[in-house]
Amino acid sequence: MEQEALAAIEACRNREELLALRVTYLGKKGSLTAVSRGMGSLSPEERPVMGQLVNIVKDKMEAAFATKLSRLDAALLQARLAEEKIDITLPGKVFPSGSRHIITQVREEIEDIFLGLGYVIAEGPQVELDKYNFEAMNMPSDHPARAMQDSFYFSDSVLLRTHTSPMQARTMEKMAPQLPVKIICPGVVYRRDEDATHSPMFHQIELLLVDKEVTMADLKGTILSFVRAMFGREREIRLRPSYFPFTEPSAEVDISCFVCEGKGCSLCKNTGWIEILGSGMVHPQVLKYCGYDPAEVSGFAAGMGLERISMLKYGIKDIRLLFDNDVRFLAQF
Ligand code: 2U9
Repeated sequence: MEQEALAAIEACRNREELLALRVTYLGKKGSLTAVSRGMGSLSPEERPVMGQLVNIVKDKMEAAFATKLSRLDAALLQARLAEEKIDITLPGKVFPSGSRHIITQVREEIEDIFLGLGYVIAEGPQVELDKYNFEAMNMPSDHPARAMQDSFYFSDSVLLRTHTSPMQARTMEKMAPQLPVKIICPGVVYRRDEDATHSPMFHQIELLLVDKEVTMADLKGTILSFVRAMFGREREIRLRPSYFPFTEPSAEVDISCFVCEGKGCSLCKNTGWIEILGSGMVHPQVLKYCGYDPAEVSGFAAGMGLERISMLKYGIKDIRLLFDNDVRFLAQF
């Protein structure tokens, strides 16, 4: 039986034949198993002799099956390798991956610039108290500037913030009388305003520096550094007198047009200048309200709309594209 089995194993041409053959000899009803079962009819002297013999034959068969199986598998692999051709120059499968929203990208770019200048990021609630949103910002209840921001109220004293300034007020109140206060406040703000370039919800970043002997020169130098980092080393800035209730004096900041380099084009409406942010020296009333002595300290502040900066930088004509979240638009950035 041993010789017959070893010859049959050797003659197998594939895995299936080999596995079937294994059942024929070593399966429950296999020939060798039958010999093993039949040992009951042997005499007590013959039984151990036969038992040993069966085990030896079984070990040999198992070894032969294992060797043959690995040889068949190796041959199969060789055959497949010889036949199979993989074209490694074919394009791979493309897995679409998302990206950060353009407003997020622009926010982080601005944050990085100011972090580099030593500012700290301060974030706070979107649902604000009238006290921080208006009172602290030198806009008492009868102030006409409130109407311009005409806001979303929850009650007489609670509203969706109309700027991120209440966060500066909160930070100053907490820190007073420590110096310097050197923060940027990014975040969502809400106003009653809506057209191609205004949205009732938009994003701002405001900056605030309060210290001893801070002057308008610091304001100008800081903004020039920022503008050159953001819009190019060749940019110049121009300050125009303006008015905000929370700064005195106040100035709008224009940058030299980065499309026409000041010669005049449609972006700058032939003026050579583009308005990008508002700024000013923190109003003494605001310093006082937030716990600092205006006779001892001074500060500057500035604010910009992230949508406006993004639209300028990437030539986006309609603010609503930034909120539609159409992938065909978003994927361009
Ligand atoms: C404190 C004191 C003063 C923040 C300032 C502006 C000027 C400004 C606008 C830019 C475009 C708002 O997003 S926008 O519509 N902002 O012009 N913001 S100064 O002044 C502060 C802030 C906090 C304690």
